[in-house]
Amino acid sequence: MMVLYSYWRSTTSYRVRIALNLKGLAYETRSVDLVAGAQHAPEFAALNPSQGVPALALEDGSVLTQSMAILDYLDALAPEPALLPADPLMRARVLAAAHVIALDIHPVNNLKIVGRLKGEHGASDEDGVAWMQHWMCEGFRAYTRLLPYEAHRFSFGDTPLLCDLCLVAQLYNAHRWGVDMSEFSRLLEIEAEAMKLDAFQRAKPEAQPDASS
Ligand SMILES: N[C@@H](CCC(=O)N[C@@H](CS)C(=O)NCC(=O)O)C(=O)O
Repeated sequence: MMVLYSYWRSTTSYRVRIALNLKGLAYETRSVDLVAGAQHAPEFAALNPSQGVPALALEDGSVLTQSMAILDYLDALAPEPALLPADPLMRARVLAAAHVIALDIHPVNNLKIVGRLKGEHGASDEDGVAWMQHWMCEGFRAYTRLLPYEAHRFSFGDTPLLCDLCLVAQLYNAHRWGVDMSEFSRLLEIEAEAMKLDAFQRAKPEAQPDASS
């Protein structure tokens, strides 16, 4: 069985958990406690040189890292339901929306970045939260503008795609850090649709074996 190295509150792990569930792929979760610094332990750093979650160990012992590469692998391994549309233009649009979250929001708000702002650059806890809220709002505005004019159940249609996985995980983080979501009602509607699905319910942070650790 595949082993997912994950942390319950990690949004990058959350994306991958949703995909594994949507595709009906069995996996076992191994917790990497980011708050305790377990990502820096030599055994884990040997698996993922970037010292972050997720990492996915395959049955043959290969280890995959980088959530977007893992999602791409899973989509190739188990093509249904597809995470990207076949049409090249739509595929580029869905990828662009996913990248707003995965490449614009997540990296600047990562634990190690905010930790360094506080530890090395004198930022207070409040500064750290304001920083994260700022980049989430910027990204959510951009994401919203990329959506098609007519509303669907999910961002680009009636099934969840790669960008929806990234969005729902990021929205968990937005709620956690108290982002004012009043201007993002469309995103909240997408989140509510997603949460009707068992694949999302089983992937949510609170449902993980290491929740609250
Ligand atoms: N680009 C990587 C980022 C992985 C990553 O850094 N994940 C976060 C959790 S969401 C983490 O493990 N952070 C640890 C840290 O900042 O020390 C991916 O998408 O997999």
